[in-house]
Amino acid sequence: MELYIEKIVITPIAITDPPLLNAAGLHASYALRTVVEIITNTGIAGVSEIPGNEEVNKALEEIAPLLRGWDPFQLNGLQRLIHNTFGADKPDARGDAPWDQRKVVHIFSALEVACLDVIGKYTDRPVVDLLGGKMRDEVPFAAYLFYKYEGAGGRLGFDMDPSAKGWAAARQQAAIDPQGVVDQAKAMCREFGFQSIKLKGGAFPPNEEVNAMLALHEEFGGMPLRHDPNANWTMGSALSYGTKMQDVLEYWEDPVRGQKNMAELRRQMKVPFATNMCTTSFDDFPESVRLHSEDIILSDHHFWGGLKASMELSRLCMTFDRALSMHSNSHLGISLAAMVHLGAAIPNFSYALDTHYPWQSEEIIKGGRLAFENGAVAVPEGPGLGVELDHAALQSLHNNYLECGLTERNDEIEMQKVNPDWSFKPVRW
Ligand code: GKR
Ligand code: MG
Repeated sequence: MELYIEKIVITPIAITDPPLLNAAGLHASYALRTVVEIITNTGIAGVSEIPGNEEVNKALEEIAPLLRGWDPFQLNGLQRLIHNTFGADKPDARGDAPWDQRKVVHIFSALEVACLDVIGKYTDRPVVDLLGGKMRDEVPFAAYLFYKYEGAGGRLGFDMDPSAKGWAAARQQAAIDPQGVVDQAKAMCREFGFQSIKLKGGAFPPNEEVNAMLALHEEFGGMPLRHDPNANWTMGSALSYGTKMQDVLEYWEDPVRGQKNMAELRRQMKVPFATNMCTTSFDDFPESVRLHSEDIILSDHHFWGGLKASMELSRLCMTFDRALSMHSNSHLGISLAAMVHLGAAIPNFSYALDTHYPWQSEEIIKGGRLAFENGAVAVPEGPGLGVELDHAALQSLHNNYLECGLTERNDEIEMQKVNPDWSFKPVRW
């Protein structure tokens, strides 16, 4: 039977996000996401979720009418159509911020994942099978700690919800010193069972962040630890402070900026290096191989151009002796489900993946939030991604979007609301 796209619905949403600190500043009270639904002539609805940004949403609105009548199996043609419509992403479009600001990879990821969800529902197979089949039944994630100010985010902003319990209460607490970081880790690991821990750094002077890592090591013994200052340490600080903590690190993520600096520092240290900032596209690969800028690539299907491209990345990593793991930004369950299908399909995952999911409290999928068991998420059952949109919940988060007035992520502006003299510096410490 003929299968074609009848309608594409693009819904921007704003999800509650607590005041988390990073190299770019402070998280706003809401993180933006965009949800894409592809509806076929047969009534199948495929979904996807990407980071929210007005420019990307406009581009999606522009391409949606061109896809009326499109066969969702034709993903190579879809890629060509997107390139013909928007051109390729410019080499410097990634930007200096910790998140990726390219447009075309986001658009393709949004449409590809929703098409794969359609194909899975049409053929009655889970997305993991469309990626070559399961290598594991559940996918392990790491605790993702943040320095943070006290507060809940969302409508409460910097206020607290006194009725919160368990992790919901702990995630409102401040964490601006080693003890705060350790307390946060204990609460998060207790709730989700994580067995590796990452601290988002770049927020405080290097000696303070090293002390936090050593305090985590003291508390958690042999637990694998990671630190990620989003490339805002100088080469000098990275060498002297990194040396003090390298023995307790599983890997060090983007200590310095750019492939050349990463490669030079890596040669002088004895800890594996990971990146989601210096090798972030296929175009970056030749230089990564020439310089050996990192040991581990933190893939992200939203940035590498979808799930199939991430499978291709996995092959490239095996060929060129890179390990592979996954990067994350604030997200909900559609993105998590896609990450889990991909994580289950990729043969060469040797590190627990990143996820911001514990920092979010809302959900737009039927059945509510996906569960973690001993730090891992089981591959969702059912065809496609195995999740269904809850349209009432989607509408409520769309209302947040309309009310909050944000159109893109800008952590510098949020930080300036707290500290007007603060400005973003790509290399700070
Ligand atoms: O959400 O503040 C944040 C993170 O810094 C995020 O933007 C990064 O993209 O998680 C990220 C990373 O690993 O670099
Ligand atoms: Mg990172």
